[in-house]
Amino acid sequence: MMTYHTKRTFLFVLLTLLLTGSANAQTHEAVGLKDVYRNYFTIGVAVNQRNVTDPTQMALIKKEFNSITAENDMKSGSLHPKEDVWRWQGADRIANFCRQNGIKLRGHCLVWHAQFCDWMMTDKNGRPASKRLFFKRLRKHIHTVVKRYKDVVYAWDVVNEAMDDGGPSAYRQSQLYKLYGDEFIAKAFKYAHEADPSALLFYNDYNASMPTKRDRIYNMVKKMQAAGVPITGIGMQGHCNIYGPSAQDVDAALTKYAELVSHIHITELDVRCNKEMGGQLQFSKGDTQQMTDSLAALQAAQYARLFQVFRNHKDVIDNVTFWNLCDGDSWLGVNNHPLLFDEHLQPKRAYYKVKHFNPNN
Ligand code: 9MR
Repeated sequence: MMTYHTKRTFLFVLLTLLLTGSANAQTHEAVGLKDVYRNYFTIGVAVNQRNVTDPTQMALIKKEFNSITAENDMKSGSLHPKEDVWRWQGADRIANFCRQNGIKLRGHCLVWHAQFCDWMMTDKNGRPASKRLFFKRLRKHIHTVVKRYKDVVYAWDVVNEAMDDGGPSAYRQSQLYKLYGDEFIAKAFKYAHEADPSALLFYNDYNASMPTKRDRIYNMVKKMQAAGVPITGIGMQGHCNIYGPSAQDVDAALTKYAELVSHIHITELDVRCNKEMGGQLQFSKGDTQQMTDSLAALQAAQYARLFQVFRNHKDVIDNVTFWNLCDGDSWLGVNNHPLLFDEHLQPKRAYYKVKHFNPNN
């Protein structure tokens, strides 16, 4: 039988164990992806307006991520739909969320053929704007945006997706290219550098580890740099799937790009559960595809393979950003299940695979 004294000691020990246990559990809970990757690279997420206004989502972002990209709100067409109209509200909200929480902001994106300020390419008579007029407008746009967020944006995706995947021309045959040739790329970097000489300036593209496109990106950046264009980083978007790209292709691309730049960001990572990949705006939304056990295993394995390659290249990779917070936010639709958190913001098998890696591997 326990004496009064033994009973009290027993209760005291039990209580201490319980309290320590829950404190440990809390400490464990407080560790996010950004913490386990602190010796490798920052971990980012692309956000929409809901993500930075809903308290649960804001808390999840603060726990897991230390870099943010605006999914759509800083694109030129959203910010500057007409020559004399600017819409800052969404971008400002995201920038303020970063400022208030000490989170780094990647600027996305100054020049892209989609969601672009198409008005810049047309003069007052409805004819294609001359180079002189177009570059004057582009300079003003880039200077205004870059200077406004200079205190919080540390890296800009200056030009997005200017190269063609596999067609006969290395350059994407966009209106921008047809009217202004590759000078639009050179000028965009020049203007961004004028506006913020300390920002890292990225060329950003998808399917960047496919050998044909990789070489096109490499050749273009090399040529630009030789002409004095201030490209300081390459963004590999990383819209992947559960089967590809292979670790070998990603590794080879990172090695090749590292010859040219000392900053590589994985800017738009997701791993969809079908065979499509890339950033094209037409894709299958998966309809009612369920997340089965075998898909979850394939996805976790692909994320693990990719992160292993990224960790091996930590000398040159300084950020890995997921394109959206949870499956419910994904531009690919919830039924492609491409992210680490499901539509209820719960971590998936892939989350634990990415998080609990073996640092000696
Ligand atoms: O995720 C973005 C989606 O909400 C937009 O509708 C789409 C078109 O503007 O752009 C998506 O983001 C793209 C990114 O800005 C550039 N690379 C490809 C991304 C997916 O299309």
